[in-house]
Amino acid sequence: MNTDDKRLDEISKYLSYVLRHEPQAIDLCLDTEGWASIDSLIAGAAKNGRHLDRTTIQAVVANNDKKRFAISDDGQRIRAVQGHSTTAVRRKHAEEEPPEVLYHGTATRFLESIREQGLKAGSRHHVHLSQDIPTAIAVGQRYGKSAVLEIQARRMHQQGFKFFLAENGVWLTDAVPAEFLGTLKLSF
Ligand code: HQG
Repeated sequence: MNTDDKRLDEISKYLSYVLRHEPQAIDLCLDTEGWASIDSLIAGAAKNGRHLDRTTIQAVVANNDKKRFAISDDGQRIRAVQGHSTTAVRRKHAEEEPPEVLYHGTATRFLESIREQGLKAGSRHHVHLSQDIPTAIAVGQRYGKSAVLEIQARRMHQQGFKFFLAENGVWLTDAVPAEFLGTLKLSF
């Protein structure tokens, strides 16, 4: 990563922090769909000693590898597309029929508990699922040695469980009972 990419990556992490988890840290107001005023974001960050400007924010949004953020059509507001834990936000994601299987990347040390309890959303609003295995491997690696679980998504859907597709391609569901966890693909 060059210096510029590193800087944008660091700002992306900061935006995730305030737009997904702790808007109150900079007195930022998010609506239930997650939108915040860009001017207020810049002002709030400045009060906390962090300089942000519109050009940099636009660069972070445009270059973000996972398209984590979106800017409103009028250019005045920004939001995180998914991954929230703040109770200020309650996004209405598009409900979709999932593919036959989806994948969840986790760390091997969580497997025993997941086998017992199924997948839980934890502090976030949903369990996050990927359509492909490489993405799931990368997600799991954030917490240690990665393991990938195969989710019988279509079967869950047929039994009435709801699935949502975020604008950036991340699949979301409220929880995955253990009976829908298929073959474990271990140790990447
Ligand atoms: C685990 C990133 C024990 C779960 C990623 C995960 C994703 C359990 C951790 C997005 C469990 C929660 C979300 C149970 C679930 N017992 N552990 N019953 N049920 N877990 O970060 O899915 O880069 O809240 O497997 O790419 O890892 O930030 O969820 O390991 O899309 O944009 O509990 O965050 O996106 O961790 O990641 P997280 P996640 P960004």
